[in-house]
Amino acid sequence: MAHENEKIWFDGKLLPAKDAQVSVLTHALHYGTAVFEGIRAYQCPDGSSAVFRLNDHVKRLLNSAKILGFSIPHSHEELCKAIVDTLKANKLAEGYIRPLSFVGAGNLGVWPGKNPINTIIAVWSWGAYLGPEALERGIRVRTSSFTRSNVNGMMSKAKAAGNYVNSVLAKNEAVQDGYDEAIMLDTNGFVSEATGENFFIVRNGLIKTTPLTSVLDGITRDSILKIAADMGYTVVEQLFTRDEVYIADEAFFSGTAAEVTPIREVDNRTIGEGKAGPVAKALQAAFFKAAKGQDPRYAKWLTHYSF
Ligand code: PPE
Repeated sequence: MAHENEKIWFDGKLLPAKDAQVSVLTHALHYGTAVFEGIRAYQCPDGSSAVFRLNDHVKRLLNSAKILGFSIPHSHEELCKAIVDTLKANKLAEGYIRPLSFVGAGNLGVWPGKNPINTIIAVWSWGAYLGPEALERGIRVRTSSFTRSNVNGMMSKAKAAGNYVNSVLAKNEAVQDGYDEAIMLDTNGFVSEATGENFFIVRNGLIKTTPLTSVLDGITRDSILKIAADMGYTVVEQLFTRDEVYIADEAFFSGTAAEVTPIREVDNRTIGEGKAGPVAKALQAAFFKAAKGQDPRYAKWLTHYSF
């Protein structure tokens, strides 16, 4: 989390975190009318830092607002610059970036009316999302009893705050039952995604991930699809069922926070050899190389900065 003495970008100004305040009557607090991004910056071996796929994240933020029916009063270029400025102001060489645009105070009641749209950008250090051992050893997950939201109910292409009530229900249930994360099924019973990650399986040499229908169009997912294809793997976007997961050779999650996290167990069934599988490990290593500026093929994904 951002600490009190850190700087938060708030509607165009860098403020001390303690001064970045909003009203308790903020519309988004009552109705979940906010859109956000999760972005990572990595320290590169050459001493510089790089934001991973900044343009794609900012584009998705603007699109999330479009889906919700509001418009963020800042341009793509302004938001990209603001993110880099916030990293520099906090002297953060590596960490997590959270832009959030939300319907502010004004009218209460469901209709957002002409309430202002506020935007903040916070940054902080964030290590491995699912614990320090997760990236190495793999994690234990369960299928959630909560269904991923209907595609005509919540808009899964919007990274909208309100969508995450569904994720919080599933995550709490998984953690209370002693698992690290939950896999959610769509309304037809096919595998969808996790509470904050896209999902992949590897079976008989084929890498499969769920199509975009009910899931967030993950930027790490897209990176993995490209990296895997460049490594010569066959990758398909195809619906699959939970029993296919049980008999997969490997399974893993992708996400900005989770990076590439191998899965060693699903619903108390061992996946493959019960440890991080070779394909997941190879993709994880290639992903980190790309994100840390060690693979020139993916240099276009990086926005370098230093302070
Ligand atoms: N699905 C969901 C539901 C999701 O929230 C994320 C990101 C993804 C897939 C992966 O998308 P991408 O980051 O573009 O590869 N989840 C973010 C929030 C995590 C949180 O706890 O907050 C993230 O990884 O930053």
